[in-house]
Amino acid sequence: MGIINLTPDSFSDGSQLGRQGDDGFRVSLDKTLLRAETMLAEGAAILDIGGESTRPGAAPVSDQEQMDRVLPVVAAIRSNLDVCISVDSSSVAVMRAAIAAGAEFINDIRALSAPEAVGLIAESEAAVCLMHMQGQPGTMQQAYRYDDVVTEVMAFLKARVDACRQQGIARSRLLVDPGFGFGKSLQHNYRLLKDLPRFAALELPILLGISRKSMIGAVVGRPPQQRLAGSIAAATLALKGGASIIRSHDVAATVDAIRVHCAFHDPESAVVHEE
Ligand code: 7PJ
Repeated sequence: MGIINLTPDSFSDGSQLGRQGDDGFRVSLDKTLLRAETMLAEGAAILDIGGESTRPGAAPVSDQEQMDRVLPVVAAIRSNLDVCISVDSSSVAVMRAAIAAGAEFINDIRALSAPEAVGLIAESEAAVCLMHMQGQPGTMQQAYRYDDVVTEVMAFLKARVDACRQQGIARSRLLVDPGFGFGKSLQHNYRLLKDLPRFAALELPILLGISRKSMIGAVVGRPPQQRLAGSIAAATLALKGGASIIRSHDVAATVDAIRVHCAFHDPESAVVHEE
Protein backbone atom coordinates (compact mmCIF):
# COMPACT_ATOMS: atom_id res chain seq x y z
CA MET A 1 0.00 0.00 0.00
CA GLY A 2 1.66 3.20 -1.22
CA ILE A 3 1.07 6.36 0.80
CA ILE A 4 -0.13 9.48 -1.02
CA ASN A 5 -0.22 12.26 1.55
CA LEU A 6 -2.12 15.38 0.49
CA THR A 7 -1.20 17.38 3.58
CA PRO A 8 1.15 20.34 3.90
CA ASP A 9 2.70 19.09 7.13
CA SER A 10 3.45 15.40 6.56
CA PHE A 11 6.68 14.62 8.35
CA SER A 12 8.13 12.88 5.34
CA ASP A 13 6.61 13.80 1.99
CA GLY A 14 3.50 16.00 2.23
CA SER A 15 4.34 19.32 0.71
CA GLN A 16 5.94 17.78 -2.39
CA LEU A 17 2.51 17.09 -3.88
CA GLY A 18 1.16 20.63 -3.62
CA ARG A 19 1.79 24.21 -2.57
CA GLN A 20 0.76 26.34 0.38
CA GLY A 21 -1.19 29.28 -1.06
CA ASP A 22 -2.95 32.22 0.63
CA ASP A 23 -6.18 30.22 0.69
CA GLY A 24 -4.72 26.97 2.04
CA PHE A 25 -2.90 23.95 0.65
CA ARG A 26 -3.37 23.40 -3.10
CA VAL A 27 -2.82 19.86 -4.34
CA SER A 28 -1.02 19.50 -7.67
CA LEU A 29 -3.00 16.90 -9.64
CA ASP A 30 -0.17 16.39 -12.15
CA LYS A 31 2.44 15.71 -9.47
CA THR A 32 0.11 13.46 -7.52
CA LEU A 33 -0.88 11.42 -10.58
CA LEU A 34 2.79 11.02 -11.46
CA ARG A 35 3.52 9.81 -7.93
CA ALA A 36 0.61 7.37 -8.19
CA GLU A 37 1.86 6.03 -11.54
CA THR A 38 5.35 5.57 -10.15
CA MET A 39 4.08 3.67 -7.11
CA LEU A 40 1.98 1.45 -9.34
CA ALA A 41 4.97 0.73 -11.60
CA GLU A 42 6.98 -0.11 -8.48
CA GLY A 43 4.44 -2.76 -7.51
CA ALA A 44 1.89 -1.09 -5.24
CA ALA A 45 -1.48 -2.89 -5.19
CA ILE A 46 -3.29 -0.19 -3.22
CA LEU A 47 -2.80 3.58 -3.04
CA ASP A 48 -3.78 5.21 0.26
CA ILE A 49 -4.86 8.81 -0.22
CA GLY A 50 -5.16 11.06 2.81
CA GLY A 51 -6.00 14.71 3.33
CA GLU A 52 -5.87 14.80 7.12
CA SER A 53 -2.58 14.86 8.98
CA THR A 54 -2.68 12.37 11.84
CA ARG A 55 0.83 12.70 13.13
CA PRO A 56 1.19 13.35 16.87
CA GLY A 57 0.12 16.90 17.71
CA ALA A 58 -1.58 17.54 14.35
CA ALA A 59 -4.61 19.86 14.18
CA PRO A 60 -7.88 18.48 12.73
CA VAL A 61 -8.71 19.24 9.07
CA SER A 62 -12.32 20.11 8.13
CA ASP A 63 -14.40 17.73 6.01
CA GLN A 64 -14.56 20.28 3.20
CA GLU A 65 -10.79 20.75 3.18
CA GLN A 66 -10.24 16.98 3.15
CA MET A 67 -12.68 16.59 0.26
CA ASP A 68 -11.06 19.45 -1.69
CA ARG A 69 -7.70 17.69 -1.36
CA VAL A 70 -8.73 14.08 -1.82
CA LEU A 71 -11.69 13.86 -4.24
CA PRO A 72 -10.02 15.26 -7.39
CA VAL A 73 -7.12 12.87 -6.84
CA VAL A 74 -9.44 9.87 -6.36
CA ALA A 75 -11.31 10.77 -9.56
CA ALA A 76 -8.08 11.29 -11.55
CA ILE A 77 -6.55 8.00 -10.39
CA ARG A 78 -9.83 6.17 -10.99
CA SER A 79 -10.01 7.33 -14.62
CA ASN A 80 -6.29 6.89 -15.41
CA LEU A 81 -4.94 3.92 -13.45
CA ASP A 82 -6.03 0.39 -12.62
CA VAL A 83 -5.36 0.21 -8.88
CA CYS A 84 -7.30 -0.21 -5.67
CA ILE A 85 -7.89 3.23 -4.15
CA SER A 86 -7.95 3.63 -0.39
CA VAL A 87 -9.00 6.84 1.33
CA ASP A 88 -7.67 7.70 4.73
CA SER A 89 -10.43 9.42 6.70
CA SER A 90 -12.58 9.13 9.82
CA SER A 91 -15.28 11.45 8.52
CA VAL A 92 -18.53 9.94 7.28
CA ALA A 93 -19.01 12.77 4.77
CA VAL A 94 -15.52 12.26 3.33
CA MET A 95 -15.95 8.47 3.22
CA ARG A 96 -19.28 8.76 1.43
CA ALA A 97 -17.93 11.19 -1.18
CA ALA A 98 -14.73 9.17 -1.64
CA ILE A 99 -16.66 5.94 -2.28
CA ALA A 100 -18.89 7.77 -4.77
CA ALA A 101 -15.74 9.04 -6.53
CA GLY A 102 -14.32 5.52 -6.87
CA ALA A 103 -12.56 4.57 -3.64
CA GLU A 104 -12.94 0.88 -2.85
CA PHE A 105 -11.20 0.90 0.50
CA ILE A 106 -11.56 3.07 3.61
CA ASN A 107 -8.58 3.32 5.92
CA ASP A 108 -9.88 4.70 9.21
CA ILE A 109 -7.40 5.30 12.02
CA ARG A 110 -10.47 5.70 14.28
CA ALA A 111 -11.90 2.28 13.33
CA LEU A 112 -15.31 3.64 12.20
CA SER A 113 -16.01 5.25 15.57
CA ALA A 114 -17.88 8.24 14.07
CA PRO A 115 -21.65 7.93 14.43
CA GLU A 116 -23.10 6.36 11.26
CA ALA A 117 -19.67 5.28 9.97
CA VAL A 118 -20.32 1.54 10.34
CA GLY A 119 -23.74 1.93 8.72
CA LEU A 120 -22.29 3.85 5.78
CA ILE A 121 -19.71 1.14 5.10
CA ALA A 122 -22.36 -1.56 5.53
CA GLU A 123 -24.44 0.05 2.78
CA SER A 124 -21.42 0.27 0.45
CA GLU A 125 -19.22 -2.46 -1.00
CA ALA A 126 -16.01 -0.91 0.32
CA ALA A 127 -13.39 -2.76 2.33
CA VAL A 128 -12.31 -1.14 5.58
CA CYS A 129 -9.19 -1.19 7.71
CA LEU A 130 -9.96 -0.89 11.44
CA MET A 131 -6.99 0.61 13.29
CA HIS A 132 -6.31 0.84 17.00
CA MET A 133 -5.49 4.20 18.54
CA GLN A 134 -5.49 5.24 22.19
CA GLY A 135 -6.53 8.91 22.52
CA GLN A 136 -6.58 11.36 19.60
CA PRO A 137 -3.71 12.53 17.36
CA GLY A 138 -3.46 15.92 19.10
CA THR A 139 -2.59 14.42 22.47
CA MET A 140 -2.09 10.67 22.03
CA GLN A 141 1.65 10.69 22.69
CA GLN A 142 1.28 12.68 25.93
CA ALA A 143 -0.72 10.13 27.92
CA TYR A 144 -1.18 6.48 27.19
CA ARG A 145 -1.76 3.59 29.54
CA TYR A 146 -1.87 -0.13 29.07
CA ASP A 147 -1.63 -3.06 31.46
CA ASP A 148 -1.03 -5.44 28.56
CA VAL A 149 -0.78 -3.65 25.24
CA VAL A 150 -1.21 -6.68 22.96
CA THR A 151 -4.25 -8.05 24.78
CA GLU A 152 -5.88 -4.61 24.94
CA VAL A 153 -5.25 -3.74 21.28
CA MET A 154 -6.59 -7.14 20.20
CA ALA A 155 -9.69 -6.74 22.40
CA PHE A 156 -10.38 -3.32 20.90
CA LEU A 157 -10.02 -4.61 17.34
CA LYS A 158 -12.24 -7.60 18.09
CA ALA A 159 -14.94 -5.27 19.48
CA ARG A 160 -14.78 -3.11 16.33
CA VAL A 161 -14.93 -6.19 14.10
CA ASP A 162 -17.99 -7.38 16.05
CA ALA A 163 -19.67 -3.95 15.63
CA CYS A 164 -19.09 -4.16 11.87
CA ARG A 165 -20.33 -7.75 11.66
CA GLN A 166 -23.49 -6.85 13.62
CA GLN A 167 -24.41 -4.27 10.99
CA GLY A 168 -23.85 -6.75 8.20
CA ILE A 169 -20.32 -6.03 6.93
CA ALA A 170 -18.91 -9.32 5.61
CA ARG A 171 -15.64 -10.51 7.16
CA SER A 172 -14.15 -10.53 3.64
CA ARG A 173 -14.35 -6.70 3.68
CA LEU A 174 -12.50 -6.24 6.99
CA LEU A 175 -8.82 -5.75 7.85
CA VAL A 176 -7.19 -4.93 11.20
CA ASP A 177 -4.21 -2.78 12.15
CA PRO A 178 -2.51 -2.47 15.59
CA GLY A 179 -1.82 1.22 14.89
CA PHE A 180 1.92 1.62 15.38
CA GLY A 181 2.71 4.98 16.96
CA PHE A 182 -0.89 5.86 17.80
CA GLY A 183 -0.91 6.39 21.56
CA LYS A 184 1.95 3.96 22.25
CA SER A 185 5.46 4.10 23.66
CA LEU A 186 8.48 2.72 21.84
CA GLN A 187 8.26 -0.38 24.02
CA HIS A 188 4.55 -0.82 23.23
CA ASN A 189 5.27 -0.55 19.50
CA TYR A 190 8.01 -3.19 19.57
CA ARG A 191 5.98 -5.46 21.82
CA LEU A 192 3.15 -5.30 19.26
CA LEU A 193 5.58 -6.07 16.44
CA LYS A 194 7.12 -8.97 18.34
CA ASP A 195 3.73 -10.44 19.30
CA LEU A 196 2.09 -9.81 15.92
CA PRO A 197 1.57 -13.58 15.43
CA ARG A 198 -1.03 -13.44 18.24
CA PHE A 199 -3.21 -11.23 16.01
CA ALA A 200 -3.79 -14.26 13.77
CA ALA A 201 -6.48 -15.19 16.32
CA LEU A 202 -8.62 -12.40 14.83
CA GLU A 203 -8.64 -14.36 11.55
CA LEU A 204 -8.45 -11.25 9.39
CA PRO A 205 -5.73 -9.78 7.18
CA ILE A 206 -3.33 -7.53 9.10
CA LEU A 207 -2.41 -4.19 7.56
CA LEU A 208 0.24 -2.07 9.21
CA GLY A 209 2.17 1.14 8.88
CA ILE A 210 5.69 1.51 10.24
CA SER A 211 7.30 3.33 7.33
CA ARG A 212 9.70 6.07 8.55
CA LYS A 213 7.89 6.28 11.92
CA SER A 214 9.53 7.41 15.13
CA MET A 215 9.71 3.78 16.32
CA ILE A 216 12.28 3.36 13.54
CA GLY A 217 13.93 6.77 14.04
CA ALA A 218 14.33 6.20 17.76
CA VAL A 219 16.35 3.02 17.36
CA VAL A 220 18.39 3.95 14.27
CA GLY A 221 18.95 7.57 15.30
CA ARG A 222 18.11 9.07 11.91
CA PRO A 223 15.65 11.68 10.53
CA PRO A 224 12.58 10.51 8.50
CA GLN A 225 14.29 10.70 5.09
CA GLN A 226 17.02 8.29 6.25
CA ARG A 227 14.84 5.59 7.79
CA LEU A 228 14.40 3.38 4.71
CA ALA A 229 16.70 0.54 5.79
CA GLY A 230 15.19 0.52 9.28
CA SER A 231 11.67 0.59 7.85
CA ILE A 232 12.43 -2.34 5.54
CA ALA A 233 13.88 -4.34 8.43
CA ALA A 234 10.70 -3.71 10.42
CA ALA A 235 8.51 -4.53 7.41
CA THR A 236 10.30 -7.86 7.02
CA LEU A 237 9.73 -8.68 10.70
CA ALA A 238 6.07 -7.73 10.30
CA LEU A 239 5.69 -10.01 7.26
CA LYS A 240 7.26 -12.86 9.22
CA GLY A 241 4.77 -12.08 12.00
CA GLY A 242 1.83 -12.48 9.63
CA ALA A 243 1.18 -9.03 8.14
CA SER A 244 -0.56 -9.07 4.74
CA ILE A 245 -0.34 -5.43 3.70
CA ILE A 246 2.49 -2.98 4.42
CA ARG A 247 1.64 0.71 4.19
CA SER A 248 4.76 2.48 2.98
CA HIS A 249 6.22 5.67 1.52
CA ASP A 250 8.89 3.62 -0.28
CA VAL A 251 7.05 1.21 -2.53
CA ALA A 252 9.93 -0.21 -4.61
CA ALA A 253 12.04 -1.20 -1.61
CA THR A 254 9.03 -2.55 0.29
CA VAL A 255 7.94 -4.68 -2.67
CA ASP A 256 11.48 -6.12 -2.85
CA ALA A 257 11.22 -7.04 0.82
CA ILE A 258 7.81 -8.65 0.22
CA ARG A 259 9.23 -10.68 -2.70
CA VAL A 260 12.13 -11.93 -0.60
CA HIS A 261 9.73 -12.77 2.20
CA CYS A 262 7.46 -14.71 -0.19
CA ALA A 263 10.43 -16.70 -1.55
CA PHE A 264 11.57 -17.45 2.00
CA HIS A 265 8.06 -18.40 3.05
CA ASP A 266 7.52 -20.75 0.11
CA PRO A 267 10.87 -21.66 -1.50
CA GLU A 268 9.32 -24.07 -4.00
CA SER A 269 7.18 -21.35 -5.58
CA ALA A 270 9.78 -18.59 -5.58
CA VAL A 271 9.19 -16.39 -8.64
CA VAL A 272 12.12 -15.88 -11.00
CA HIS A 273 12.62 -12.45 -12.57
CA GLU A 274 14.88 -12.72 -15.63
CA GLU A 275 17.69 -10.15 -15.48
C1 7PJ B 1 -1.14 4.60 9.76
C2 7PJ B 1 -2.24 4.97 9.00
C3 7PJ B 1 -1.02 3.25 10.18
C4 7PJ B 1 -3.08 2.82 9.02
C5 7PJ B 1 -0.99 6.69 9.35
C6 7PJ B 1 2.23 7.83 9.26
C7 7PJ B 1 1.13 8.36 10.08
N1 7PJ B 1 -3.21 4.09 8.62
N2 7PJ B 1 -2.14 6.30 8.76
N3 7PJ B 1 -2.02 2.41 9.79
N4 7PJ B 1 -0.36 5.69 9.95
N5 7PJ B 1 -4.02 1.93 8.68
O1 7PJ B 1 2.06 7.34 8.14
O2 7PJ B 1 3.36 7.93 9.75
O3 7PJ B 1 -0.09 2.84 10.89
S1 7PJ B 1 -0.47 8.35 9.30
